[in-house]
Amino acid sequence: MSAYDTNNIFAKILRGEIPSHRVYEDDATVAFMDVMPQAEGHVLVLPKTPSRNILDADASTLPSLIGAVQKIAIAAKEAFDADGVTIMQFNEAPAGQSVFHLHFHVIPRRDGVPLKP
Ligand code: IU
Repeated sequence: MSAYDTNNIFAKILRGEIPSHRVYEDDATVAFMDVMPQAEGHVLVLPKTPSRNILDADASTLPSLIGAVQKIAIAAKEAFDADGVTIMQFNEAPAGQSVFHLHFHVIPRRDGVPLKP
């Protein structure tokens, strides 16, 4: 697996070099709106610590990260009056990862509305 690239786009967003629509932040975690949402309210949740994906993540960072994912899923479901929430996370390009800083997708879902491709 390749090394973490400190110039990946999410690293730049975390450093404030590229703007984002932040919806949540705590000591360890940041969440912002996905620029190409697969459904209304699509949020990305990232640890502040650098890891490429879950395969190289420090296990000690994961409990707070998944705790933030749960908080954001509950808040997004309420905010977007959704019927459910899809949570997705990809590891390496063959698995669908395109930005190589660990992140979870939190996507509010409405009855009968498929995800956009
Ligand atoms: P993936 O899990 O690595 O495949 O998802 C990357 C996501 O990052 C994808 O949903 C993009 O729409 C999103 N994204 C973004 O929000 N802002 C950006 O500048 C870029 C990608 I590049």
